[in-house]
Amino acid sequence: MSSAPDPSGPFSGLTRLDHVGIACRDLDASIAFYRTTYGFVVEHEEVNEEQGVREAMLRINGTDDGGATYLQLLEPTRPDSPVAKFLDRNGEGVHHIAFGTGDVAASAAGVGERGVRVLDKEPRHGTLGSSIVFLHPKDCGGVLTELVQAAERP
Ligand code: MC0
Repeated sequence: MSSAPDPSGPFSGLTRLDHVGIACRDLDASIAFYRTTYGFVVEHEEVNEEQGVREAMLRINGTDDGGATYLQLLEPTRPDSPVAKFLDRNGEGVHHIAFGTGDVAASAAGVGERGVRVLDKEPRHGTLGSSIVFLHPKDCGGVLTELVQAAERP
């Protein structure tokens, strides 16, 4: 049996919008904006040194597949990081979108077979204990795209 994806059916295993990543210069000011304007509150904050970001996750709603939908606010921790470069070039705004999946490696392979460059050979550590890969924005209509497998629930 061929392992080629069926072009007429779902092959990527993507099930939801996991988060929208927003680049900001001042994480605390950005958190305050989303709290006072919309009432969204921070569920989780962490520093990811590999990615060069300090980040906050603001939960919008839960889903039934083990994940949820978030806004992810991203402040760079160093000037050579992807988010710092993005801010220099574009200013604050939407940096990437992220789709949820139950199997990030399989989803990345499926999307990669369609000719999209997968930027991470192996899934990396993402926020809230997730596993993540990025897809090249130039192959995704100008949108930096992330695939996310949520951490196992305890
Ligand atoms: C860069 N480009 C983008 C973009 N960043 N286009 C749309 N959205 C973005 N966010 C475009 C540039 O405008 C440029 O276009 C071209 O891509 C090359 O950009 P560059 O910055 O000069 O070049 P590279 O190759 O050094 O970097 C781009 C690349 C990189 C996307 C490969 O930023 C990357 O690997 N990003 C993935 C990791 C990441 O972003 N981490 C931060 C979030 P022109 O037309 O001028 O050629 S970490 C995160 O989100 C975590 C922790 C989590 O979710 O849990």
